[in-house]
Amino acid sequence: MNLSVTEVRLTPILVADPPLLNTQGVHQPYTPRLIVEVVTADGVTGVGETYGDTKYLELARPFAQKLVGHQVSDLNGLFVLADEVVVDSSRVAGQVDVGGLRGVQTADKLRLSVVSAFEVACLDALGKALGLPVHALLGGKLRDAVEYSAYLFYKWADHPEGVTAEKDDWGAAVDPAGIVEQARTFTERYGFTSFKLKGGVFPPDEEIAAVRALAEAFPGHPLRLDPNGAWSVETSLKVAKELGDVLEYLEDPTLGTPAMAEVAARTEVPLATNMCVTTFAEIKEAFTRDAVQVVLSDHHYWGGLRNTQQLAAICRTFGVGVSMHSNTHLGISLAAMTHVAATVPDLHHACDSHYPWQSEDVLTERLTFEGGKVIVSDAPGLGVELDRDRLRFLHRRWLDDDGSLRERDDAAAMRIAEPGWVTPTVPRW
Ligand code: GKR
Ligand code: MG
Repeated sequence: MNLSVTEVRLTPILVADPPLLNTQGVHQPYTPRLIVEVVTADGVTGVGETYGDTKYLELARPFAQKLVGHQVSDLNGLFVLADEVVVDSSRVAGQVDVGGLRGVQTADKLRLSVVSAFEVACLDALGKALGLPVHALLGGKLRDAVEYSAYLFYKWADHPEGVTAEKDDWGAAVDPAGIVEQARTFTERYGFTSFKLKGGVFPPDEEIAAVRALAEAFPGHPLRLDPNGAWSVETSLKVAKELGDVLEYLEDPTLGTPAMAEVAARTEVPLATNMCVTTFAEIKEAFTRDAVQVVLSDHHYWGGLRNTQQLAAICRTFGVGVSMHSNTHLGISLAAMTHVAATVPDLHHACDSHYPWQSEDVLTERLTFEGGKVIVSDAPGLGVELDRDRLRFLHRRWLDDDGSLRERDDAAAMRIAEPGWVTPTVPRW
């Protein structure tokens, strides 16, 4: 068996995204992703997926060159190779991360987000070569299915007039009734029983009303609210007080570990984060200050599936819960998330996934949710297959773009509808 990488293919694509609202603005009609393929000397191909903005492509290209000759089984070596990739200082100095939701951009964060796709692709290739599913390479599954939550968004019916976009069939959701209707559609289509509302869009009282309406419509179901740090400490405490009886957790109500610690000290409602604990270096302060009770891992920015397992082990040590965060992603990443989630002990919260919002994919067969769960595949590798025609089509869209959609920018997309819009840099409420 020859596990040496002989070829790496990088395919940037643009995938349709509905007009989902968040505190930064609104999703663009098309969002960039990067599809990574590694091919071994035996002709086995492994696939991975990550962010597709230019700053990631700039690192993925030299990384791909270094990977030729590397063994797909040498996963630790990927991080050694990544350290050799030079990050342009203009990409990190004073820059905030994708959507501004992971704090200040650093060279390590950028590199890890790139490595994650290559790690997944190597695991996929290794699994195929050995006839083993990825979860087996990660130590074996502890569950046969992984539960996901319905990821509810405030949403316009359509992208702004004049903007080229794919039509979706979700309709608008800009008030409590719209959010409840969206939640019902999620349950009918996918069987989800746990709900997360993306907040930070409307004044907190309106979002409190939406969560109350969900609690009435779905009594006893786990509910979360995530304003991406849009609130002050006092507003966070007010929301926690008003929704304390129905929330499973409050996600990133406010920005930064010190402010999160202050909220956590004054409420019984657990706090979750995918914003103040996004790197191993940030764990110590957050955990020793009891700032968060649940960390939402994202294998893209934590540097892959094995780092996710390491994060889970640290969380377990400190009695902190772990679950999964999601940004816009396709089926390769959903498969990867499902494999790693299957191996994590003490996974007590349904994972997040944007996947139902993505009407397009690069797979021959979409992954499905049954009863809100994705079955853990036992097929070799990730258990997914690339649809080359779809990949070509979505890549063509990327090639044809004049550059305006190649960087995800929710604030710029919002300015088309609201010309004066600027993303708030301090808590809005
Ligand atoms: O896609 O609008 C979005 C989300 O707000 C995403 O950017 C966040 O990273 O879903 C994420 C979260 O939980 O914070
Ligand atoms: Mg979040």
